[in-house]
Amino acid sequence: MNKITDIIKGPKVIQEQAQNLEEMADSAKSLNIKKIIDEAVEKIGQVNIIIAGKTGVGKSTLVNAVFKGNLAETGVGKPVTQTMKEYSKEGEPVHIFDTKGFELGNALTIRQELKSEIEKRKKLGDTKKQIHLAWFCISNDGKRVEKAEIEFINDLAKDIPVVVVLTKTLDTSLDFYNVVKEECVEATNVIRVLALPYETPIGTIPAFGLEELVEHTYEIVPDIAKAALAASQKVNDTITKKAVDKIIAVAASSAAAVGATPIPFSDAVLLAPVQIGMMASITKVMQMDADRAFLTTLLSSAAGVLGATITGRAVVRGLLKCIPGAGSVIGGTISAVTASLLTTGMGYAYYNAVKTAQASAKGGETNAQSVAEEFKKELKKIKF
Ligand SMILES: Nc1nc2c(ncn2[C@@H]2O[C@H](COP(=O)(O)OP(=O)(O)OP(=O)(O)O)[C@@H](O)[C@H]2O)c(=O)[nH]1
Ligand SMILES: [Mg+2]
Repeated sequence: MNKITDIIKGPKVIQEQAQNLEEMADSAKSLNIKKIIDEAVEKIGQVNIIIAGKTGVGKSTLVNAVFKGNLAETGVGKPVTQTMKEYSKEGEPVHIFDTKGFELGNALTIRQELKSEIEKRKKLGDTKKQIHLAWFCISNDGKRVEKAEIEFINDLAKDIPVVVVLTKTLDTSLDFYNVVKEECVEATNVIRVLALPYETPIGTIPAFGLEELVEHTYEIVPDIAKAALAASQKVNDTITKKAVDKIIAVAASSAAAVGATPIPFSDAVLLAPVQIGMMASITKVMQMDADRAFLTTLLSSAAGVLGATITGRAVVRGLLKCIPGAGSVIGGTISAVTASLLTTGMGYAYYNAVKTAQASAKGGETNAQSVAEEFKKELKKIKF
């Protein structure tokens, strides 16, 4: 990388290439951004989670504490079976399947209904529609688990991964946890949580365990649903980062593939959709509306820096043309590496920009202008 940068910095060819900068930025702007954004958002997919457990154990509280958009309260549930309702919200890639009536001694009915629903969805072949996993909630305050619950958990785990969530954990004792862990052999894990802080006469017990729950869920959920989980949860920055890493890696290899096909000059424009799509996906995973206005603001304000990166790439090609014997093979290879590095650099510059802008918004609305300012700063830090 250093060597390439050194070569680019030297000759006058930069100035010649820089004249093309505006022209290139203009063609990048005229791309169908709306279509690119829609495709990027579509690729995030959907994650479908069953929440089961007795009344009052804290299922709705847990869902609202983990996911954006107060799903459990505001969403009007759509009946799926007699005992299960589906909660979702426009623009949120998570669907919650809340089961009811567990304590009426009808665990078996629920189980049968779930089994046929899971199978029906598997047959559809559409991975987006499948139930990806279940959270089974047991109160760690009541410290009681029934045989029917244990059987339900171990049996459901034959069809989908089941995580046992011990809700309302107010003490540090591990006795009950150990009992549940020993009994629920088929569960992928047993995780202790307190979804909301708990007030006691002598002070407040802070909420905990949600990060661990989401981390574990991210590990066991199928690959196809990972980005959707990262995009819809609000408690774990590490999995957001993991999902962003993946988006950037995929974009970088797509960019490399475009870069590897030598199309004279105008191929700079071919790179742009990959990068815009990458930014739209990152925007979505980082929980902002990836709409056209937002990305257009970003792209036009960063156009100068963006143009410079594109020019950098053109410079490499132009330079190689001047070297006798450096034919299209070497030219293509170096372009692929450059394209990949540029995309990776842009991806992380954008991720850092959004993080900084979100931090300074302190939970309020993050506006495009402040992200754009940070993005420009981040891009300038990179030595392409
Ligand atoms: N402080 C605190 N209260 C909680 C927590 N989890 C649940 N609660 C309280 O327990 C009560 C029941 O919680 P819900 O989330 O409604 O329980 P649920 O499992 O959805 O109940 P159903 O919908 O009736 O099946 C509510 O008053 C919650 O505020 C928690 O982590 N901390
Ligand atoms: Mg509820």
